[in-house]
Amino acid sequence: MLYIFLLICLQIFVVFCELPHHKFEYKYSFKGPYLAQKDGTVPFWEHFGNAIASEEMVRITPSLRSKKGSIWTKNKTTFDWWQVEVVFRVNGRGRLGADGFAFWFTENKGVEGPVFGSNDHWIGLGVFFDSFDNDNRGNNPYIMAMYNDGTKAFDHQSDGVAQQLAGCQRDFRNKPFPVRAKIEYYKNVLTILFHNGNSNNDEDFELCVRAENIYLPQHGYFGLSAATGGLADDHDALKFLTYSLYPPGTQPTSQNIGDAEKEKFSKEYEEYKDKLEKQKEEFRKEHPDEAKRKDMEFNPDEAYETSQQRELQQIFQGQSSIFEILRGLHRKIDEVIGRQERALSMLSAVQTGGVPQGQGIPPPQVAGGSLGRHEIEALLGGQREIVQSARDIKSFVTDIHQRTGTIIAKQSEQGKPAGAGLAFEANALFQDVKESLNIVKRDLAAVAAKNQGGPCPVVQPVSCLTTTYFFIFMSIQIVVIIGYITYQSNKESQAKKFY
Ligand code: MAN
Ligand code: CA
Ligand code: CA
Repeated sequence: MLYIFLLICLQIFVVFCELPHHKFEYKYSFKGPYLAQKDGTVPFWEHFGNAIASEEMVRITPSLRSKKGSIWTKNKTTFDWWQVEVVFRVNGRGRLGADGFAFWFTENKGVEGPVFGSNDHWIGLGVFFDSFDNDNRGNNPYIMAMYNDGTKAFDHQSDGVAQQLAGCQRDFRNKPFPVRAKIEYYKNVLTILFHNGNSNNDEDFELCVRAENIYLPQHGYFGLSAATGGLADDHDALKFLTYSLYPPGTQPTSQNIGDAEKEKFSKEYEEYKDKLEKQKEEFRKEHPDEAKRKDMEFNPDEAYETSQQRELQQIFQGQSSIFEILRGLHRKIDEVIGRQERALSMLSAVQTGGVPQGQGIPPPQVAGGSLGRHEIEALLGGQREIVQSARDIKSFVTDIHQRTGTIIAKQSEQGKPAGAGLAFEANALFQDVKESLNIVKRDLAAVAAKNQGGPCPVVQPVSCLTTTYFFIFMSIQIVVIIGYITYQSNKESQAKKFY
């Protein structure tokens, strides 16, 4: 029992020890975003025919009839063993599509031809994702691997059924997620794993081909090609990820690559950066408007006002309208005082027996006959107190007016909230408003009490400012101030939290 257990452990150990080292080969890979450059080229690759590269993918053929396209690495590989993961989509509107998609690893770069868009008589490996059932056996879509030493012509009419190393029937058209193929060539064993795109799960690969004693060119070009015929599909390659494989212990150490290549890469990087900056500068000069628009796209914060600026703007507008209302109020109080003074002088005239001439105001109507001296004096005293209260209100409003002006000036100078100082000032103002309102209330109550109990002369009615109007205005002012104080304290507590 123990013996069997040890044997299994030993086997697991051997398998894990045998796992190759993977090194990503960026010069034999592509993937989005920014897959293609502005001029439509893919770094380290070249594409032909109807292939079009965009930021996200290479469309090897569009879903139009009789199209052929391909994309090939610019350079031959420099490593012996490799693994490639191709992520792609084959989509078409019909129940059937055509013709298919091919992965290549060949001695020479391919050219346009009859085998899924590439040339026949290739030397090396072709893996075909054949969508269309040309031999009518009802076995497509089909995935197959075919080796060619340059002597064989692919039999399109029979879907190459007799020429394959191995294959499997799998549907890869119109899948919810991109389909994937992992093609590995390691120690002369070819393995093809397939992911059917029904999920986005990395673990869902299944074995399609395993063929031993395969002898591919030691170094070659990677390529993808596709073709449409009487029927058509979009053939889109989203990723092509290449890893070189090294048996344990033979992988290049990072130090070996490091010093030599590091300097080269950083030099290349600096050169690219300089070139990019120069091109940007030239673009700005040639298209200033376009450059501005692009800058705005990249830095939207600079293009629009910040929320703090917006709030300040709103406060400033609020303060300005308060200022305007106060100005109006000021004017009306002046009018009231003027009228009261005229009324007083008329009353004095009545008292002394004459009516001032040329005033245009009719003499007061006195109800219930002539007034006694003491009554007139009480009335006059009441009127004087009203005038005094109105003066107090006026000076108080002037005070508010001045303080509001100071707040606005401070905000527009600093362009930011005045902070704790301003909050304190607003609070003091609020207290002042309260006190003054109490005084005014008291004064008005006293006047009302005095005026009670005796007949009042009917003075020409004054319609401009009423006590209600005044209180409404004051309430608005208080609400605004309370709102502002709350806003300030919120701001301060947020700032504290931040630090
Ligand atoms: C036509 C021909 C074939 C092709 C099919 C599907 O029948 O062009 O070669 O395979 O359409 O596109
Ligand atoms: Ca076919
Ligand atoms: Ca077939």
